[in-house]
Amino acid sequence: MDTIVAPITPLFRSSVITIRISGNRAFKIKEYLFVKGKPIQDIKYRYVYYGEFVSKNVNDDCLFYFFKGPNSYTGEDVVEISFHGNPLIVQNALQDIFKLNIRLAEPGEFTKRAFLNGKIDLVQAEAVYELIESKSITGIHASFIKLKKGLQSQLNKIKDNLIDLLSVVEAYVDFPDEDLSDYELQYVYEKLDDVITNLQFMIKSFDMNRYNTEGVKIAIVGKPNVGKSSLMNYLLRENRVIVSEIPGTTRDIIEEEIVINGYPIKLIDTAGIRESADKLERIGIEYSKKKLDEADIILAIFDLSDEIDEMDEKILKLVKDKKVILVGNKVDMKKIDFDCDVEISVKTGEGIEYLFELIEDRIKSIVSLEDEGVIIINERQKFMFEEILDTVIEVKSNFENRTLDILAVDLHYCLSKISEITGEIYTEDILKNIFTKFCIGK
Ligand SMILES: Nc1nc2c(ncn2[C@@H]2O[C@H](COP(=O)(O)OP(=O)(O)OP(=O)(O)O)[C@@H](O)[C@H]2O)c(=O)[nH]1
Ligand SMILES: [Mg+2]
Repeated sequence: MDTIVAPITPLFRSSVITIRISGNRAFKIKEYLFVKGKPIQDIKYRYVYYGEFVSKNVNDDCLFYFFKGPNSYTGEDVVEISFHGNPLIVQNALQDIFKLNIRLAEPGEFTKRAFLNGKIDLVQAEAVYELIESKSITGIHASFIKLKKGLQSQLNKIKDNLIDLLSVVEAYVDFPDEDLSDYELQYVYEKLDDVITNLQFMIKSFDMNRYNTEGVKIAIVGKPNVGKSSLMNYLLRENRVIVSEIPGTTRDIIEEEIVINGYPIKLIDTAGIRESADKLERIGIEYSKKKLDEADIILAIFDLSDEIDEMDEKILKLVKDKKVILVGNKVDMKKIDFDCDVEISVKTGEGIEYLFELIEDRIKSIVSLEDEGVIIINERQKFMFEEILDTVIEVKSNFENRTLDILAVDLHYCLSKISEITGEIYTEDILKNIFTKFCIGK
């Protein structure tokens, strides 16, 4: 395999920029490294040295350390060198390093090698990416657990059950005239149910993944002019959205990200919902209804300075079975009593603190893990788990009337999918999909 090099810190002016070299030619870099003016010879692995990097184009102080494979991130010989943080120094150093027959690493190539050299499995490699991309502390925590433990214990539970099932089925394949005894059938069904429960549990954890990467979606809905955009601006602490006394001001969907209590939130302002509207506004209203369906939490706004009319009633019906907070706005001009969760005035700020508390509570109830030890799966993994689940459900429903050799094939298929999840079986395409998302140097 080629020896590769890349900066592992961002390449812009900063206090230091570090590069990593990995592969069997990595130690060739000794040619450019000096300690106390002398070429370095015997180097202790995993010791930090202060010295100089001297090549054709560069002369700089640096810190460096060597790892002897397989005891390194990639499993190969690795050297890391920290230069003064000027990108020009590092770009020139790289040019000289290329002359040692060392090439620039592709995105994710270090982690890919760690996978190929058996340092981590595919689930852990993906966890490295998720850890860096995570937008919340819960997400970081969850990715870190996955990086440390992988999915092995969960997958082994499923795998063991599938293997048990397969052994029962295969024992009968050679005796097609014999039927499974009641006892064996019972055993098979129990195992299948176990597998189904485990799979469903894993698949459910995927939603958490969305909260951690995309954020919890909060949509602000209501009639025109009730103060949706005003509230949006208030929560964003800036005048992001146009506010006016003219009903129908907002016609497009406006989405902004904020962080509440460490959780990433996608805040969505929508067009006021009403019936008599021109074509453009009607399109906006359709969007609003769609956003209402996609939202994890809905803030339904009502105007306390006005009548509750038919349209309000309709909106109440639309949000009835959803995670909704009913907000009465304009309490500073309150004319009516309306049974809502919180009364606020965006104008005076009254009640907004309590609204924040309610929002925080709802977020917590959505994102908190039922079980702290749950490992959250990503989209690729979810897709595979779903395929396994579908197959297992089919196996169960067909158990009595399907021939045993077909069931054996199905069970083998499930086992092979599990191996794909961890990367025991992989194709170049799978690896490409995973690692091209990484940044250079990871
Ligand atoms: N008195 C008072 N006026 C408010 C309050 N909140 C908003 N308003 C006013 O109500 C009007 C409508 O506010 P918007 O935020 O544009 O309402 P909207 O719900 O986004 O309206 P559309 O975009 O048309 O659907 C503006 O004139 C605001 O200044 C409040 O708490 N008290
Ligand atoms: Mg608006």
